[in-house]
Amino acid sequence: CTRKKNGRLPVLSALELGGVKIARDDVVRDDPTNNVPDSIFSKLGMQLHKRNQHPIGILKNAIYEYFDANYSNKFDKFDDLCPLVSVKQNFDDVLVPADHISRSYNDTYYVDSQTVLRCHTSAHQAELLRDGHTHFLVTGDVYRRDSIDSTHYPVFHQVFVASHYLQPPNFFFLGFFLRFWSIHSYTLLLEMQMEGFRVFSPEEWEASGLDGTSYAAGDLKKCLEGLARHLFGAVEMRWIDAYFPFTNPSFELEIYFQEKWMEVLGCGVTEQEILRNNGQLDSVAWAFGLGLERLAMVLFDIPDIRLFWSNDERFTSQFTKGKMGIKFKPFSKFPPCFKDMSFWINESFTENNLCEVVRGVAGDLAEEVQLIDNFTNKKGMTSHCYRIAYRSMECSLTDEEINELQRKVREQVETKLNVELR
Ligand code: FA5
Ligand code: MG
Repeated sequence: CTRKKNGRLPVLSALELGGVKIARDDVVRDDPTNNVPDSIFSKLGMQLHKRNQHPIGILKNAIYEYFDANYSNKFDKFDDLCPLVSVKQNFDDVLVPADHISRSYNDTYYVDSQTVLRCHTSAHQAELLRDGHTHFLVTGDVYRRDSIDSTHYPVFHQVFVASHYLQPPNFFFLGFFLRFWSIHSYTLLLEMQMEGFRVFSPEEWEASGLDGTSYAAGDLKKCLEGLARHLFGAVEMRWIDAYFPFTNPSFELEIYFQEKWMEVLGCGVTEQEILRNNGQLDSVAWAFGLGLERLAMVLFDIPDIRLFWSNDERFTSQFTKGKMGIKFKPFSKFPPCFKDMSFWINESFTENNLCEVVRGVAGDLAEEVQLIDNFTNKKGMTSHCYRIAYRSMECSLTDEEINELQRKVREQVETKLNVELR
């Protein structure tokens, strides 16, 4: 990526990747392999996670603090890796199957057929392993074509964390050293730590009688429950069994918020194939990927994910560097306005495409897009009715403004999605 002197990615008018320059205008319009709209393009380089006064940056720093305070071995920290990655990094390297839905143009922003805006910070796992890192945090902006509501946004921030240990046989070997050659082995252990191996109580592992995978899964949960306590004190949460191509077993953590269970992170024990492919033999590892916005919403009482992008001083001035206890005071809640639209869908219709059209017209004024009716007639034609909620977080919208937005949405839904309005 092209970078400005201060190390930040500028708001780009052009991107450069591997020597190829992509100008903003080409990006959106002419390249059929490119589906990055202007609204997303303009978010590149904003790096909310590097702003110490912003809830996303404050939370990232609190997570760093937890790892610094609780682990004697150092976690390497990366928060400046380029969000433009290859299809290989984003998918192949973490074993995402060739036909997995997340690879589709419907779910992911492609800059060209081989380059995407990363859809998770796991995209950097393999290269960091190959570079010899065994404990690390990767924080960054990630991009997804997704639905529109208070907990989904097409750009958000993830922290990916991975921790690797030696398999038990090596541990036993180290334990042997420790017992009989204590001085020498102590130095050996310190050196191992410097190299990044987490040398923690092999006896504990041995005594548990667990295999590497079960041990790592237990350690992972301990780490995450500790992190939750560090951030929240007390909060209602639960573990859900999950599936990810890159971990087994896999879990998701949910937190109770605004009268619903909200998923905040995915995690699991890293597939051995990833470790083997990237030079980590005889080790076992866990990893997790956490959504910073969702956790920040709970921690700071922020009711809507769009607020993180607000430049309104009434939002930005409420947060202070290093302060986690702050509760956001809504400066006022303007009334939402609901508009319904019905149309006959075709085979290529998807909800993500509809949301992209709505975002393109209304931007952050679109609060929610919800399917409220769905039926198929005798001829086999299927009709969908969507309710769009428009609401500004900063002012009251007039009827004329909303009608104009809805008129444009209807027009573009018809022309871009090729559906028949009813
Ligand atoms: C992943 O992205 C996995 N890479 C996480 C992982 C890493 C699993 C390592 C195992 C090992 P998922 O798609 O569930 O998983 O996203 C992780 C988190 O990102 C979610 O729990 C949620 O907090 C957040 N998230 C996902 N989509 C959005 C969105 N549109 N807006 C805001 N946050 C989102
Ligand atoms: Mg998930």
